[in-house]
Amino acid sequence: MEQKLNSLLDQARGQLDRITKGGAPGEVQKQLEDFRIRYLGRKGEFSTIMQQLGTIPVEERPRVGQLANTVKAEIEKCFEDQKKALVGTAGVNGAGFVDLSLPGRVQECGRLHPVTQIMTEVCGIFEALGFSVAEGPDVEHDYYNFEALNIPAHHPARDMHDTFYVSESILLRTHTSPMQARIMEDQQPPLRVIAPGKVYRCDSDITHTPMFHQVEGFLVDTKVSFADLKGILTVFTQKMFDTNLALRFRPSFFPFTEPSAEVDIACVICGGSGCRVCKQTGWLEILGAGMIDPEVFKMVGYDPERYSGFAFGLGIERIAMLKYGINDIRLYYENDLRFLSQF
Ligand code: 2NM
Repeated sequence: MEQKLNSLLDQARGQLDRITKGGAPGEVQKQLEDFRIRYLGRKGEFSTIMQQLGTIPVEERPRVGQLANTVKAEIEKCFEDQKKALVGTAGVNGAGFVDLSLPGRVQECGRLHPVTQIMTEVCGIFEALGFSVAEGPDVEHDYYNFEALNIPAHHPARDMHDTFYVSESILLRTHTSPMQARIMEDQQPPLRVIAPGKVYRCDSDITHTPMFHQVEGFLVDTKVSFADLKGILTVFTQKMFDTNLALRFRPSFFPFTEPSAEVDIACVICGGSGCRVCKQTGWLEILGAGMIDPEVFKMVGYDPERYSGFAFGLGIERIAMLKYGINDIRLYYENDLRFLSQF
């Protein structure tokens, strides 16, 4: 073992001598670091030899131990000397050598998530149309999520398979309209409000994630008509997509509006001639809307004879998918920078 220690010292000195200046930037530093790891590291050659100390006769151990200490100190000293000779001790604060030839570190700039960008854009369009923005809790009472919106007990939407329940009467909101019920409950018309935020549904495939974002809006006043709804939604889709975009209102059903409609825009990919994205129909569904049901007004204490109003709801991920031609919603939530940094 003594022999091994002595030859380790020779070998280490030899290798240190062979580290010289010149070569690529940082090369000397790399060689010095390789040396340190190889000889002085936790799993280095010196440590490996020291593991054998237990195998030699007890009476020899003090002598060998002392030699080992000397050898280690000597390797460390030679290493430090060579390091000083090669890279100096630049930097008055002892920060060590600064290689001015190294390329600078590029500072990557962060950006907003595409869903946040579209959310901001959608809210901005409605704010410009005079709507105010209201945010409410993600964890809701079933009264505001269902009852107040004319979705009675035993309605299929209340099924455990569609809704995440926290307890029997507390749940994760399945839409942002609970906020609108809350607002109507404690404010009087005229009202123009949008409610943006996260919503939750038990659903997961290429077009559904268990959490997604919605903006729902409503307007209540005397003499509000379906024509007002069409006007607002036409301005919205034209600002969001394209000024000369065709719109189509299809009759539909929602428990909280009557009449109700689903709104389509001419396919932004093919312009209406039919393609894979619009499934050859030439149309893309972008939102749901309708005239607020008198039953909802009764629940919040408005006189349905005096007031009328419209409401609408849209999914942000869906709009972003249509706008950017993305076919799998899950891409938004995989946190893959190769995807996210494109927006
Ligand atoms: C939609 C479609 C139609 C809606 C209704 C209301 C409220 F609270 F005012 F009654 N908020 N949002 C609504 C109406 C939402 O989403 C597809």
